[in-house]
Amino acid sequence: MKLIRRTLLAATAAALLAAPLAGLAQDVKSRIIRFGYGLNEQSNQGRAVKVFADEVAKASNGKLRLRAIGAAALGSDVQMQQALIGGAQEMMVGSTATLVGITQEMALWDTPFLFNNTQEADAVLDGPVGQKVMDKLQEKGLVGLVYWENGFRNLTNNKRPVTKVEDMDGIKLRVMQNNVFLDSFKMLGANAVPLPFSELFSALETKTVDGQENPYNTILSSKFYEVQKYLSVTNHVYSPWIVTVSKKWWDTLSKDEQKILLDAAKKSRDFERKDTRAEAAQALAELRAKGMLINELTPAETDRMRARLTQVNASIATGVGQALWDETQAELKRLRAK
Ligand code: TF8
Repeated sequence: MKLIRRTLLAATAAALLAAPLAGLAQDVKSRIIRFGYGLNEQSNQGRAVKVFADEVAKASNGKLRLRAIGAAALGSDVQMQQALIGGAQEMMVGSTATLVGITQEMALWDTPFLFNNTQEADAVLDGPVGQKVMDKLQEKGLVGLVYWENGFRNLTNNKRPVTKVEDMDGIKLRVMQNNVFLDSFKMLGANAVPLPFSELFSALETKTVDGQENPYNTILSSKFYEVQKYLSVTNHVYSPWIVTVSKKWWDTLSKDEQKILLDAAKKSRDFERKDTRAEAAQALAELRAKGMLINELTPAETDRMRARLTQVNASIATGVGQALWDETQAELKRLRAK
């Protein structure tokens, strides 16, 4: 009898100890999270949203349920940002470039040729500079969790292969809804037109615009190869994506719930960057197989394009604040000296 009681007691104690580990004693309510994104389910963005959803479900014992809605079915990046600020939608992932109208500091990531490689991008985005920029969202009603990789952007169009800056002349080019992109491509001589991503495929198909620029992954997953002939490898800027939450809603969550979301977001980030890089490494060959004509720029022509494009740097520095600009440059210098 005594032995049984002791065994029972031990079992109860063990269960109590294990409970918090299993998430049972966590302060977590049943919630549905509407999570919107702009690309399709088969894209790198869609795959990472799925990983995030699974992580959140696992860590909350199924209490926090993500309703992932892709292909801009909840609206363009800009429309979803407004829905988050107003509290009509809980979460999204989208381009930092489309946030510049809300938080000027985000324009830092639009600086042409800011990063030389993905290691530099990871170090700066996940470091103090990236955090500072992300924290700026809070006063505007948004909470940033993590940066994902959209990637280095390359140019496609239907007019001609772009082998030098002058080839951009008069090309009607869709750009993101953001002044840095608008000014940058005007600087190159293109006829730049801002459009939401959700309208891009049909704008290319109907020849409303001649071209666009995005990472290889997106050119592939959004099937731009069906409506674009030339791809010029320019790598003119590195674009991050950012996972954001409605601050109105975030503030109603318990500490446990917030932690579950942040931890899952970090896991999704690590997955997303690996997955995106693996896909990007294969994408060019695939795009060529799909019939795109691909050309590279000579180092001399890349330098000329860089010289032209970096003329926007002074205005970016003014927009984001000279102190933040200097801190970023110092951080890059430090990374490059390693
Ligand atoms: C663009 C961006 C897109 C994002 C996406 C819809 O060209 O590169 O990838 O805005 O979240 O608009």
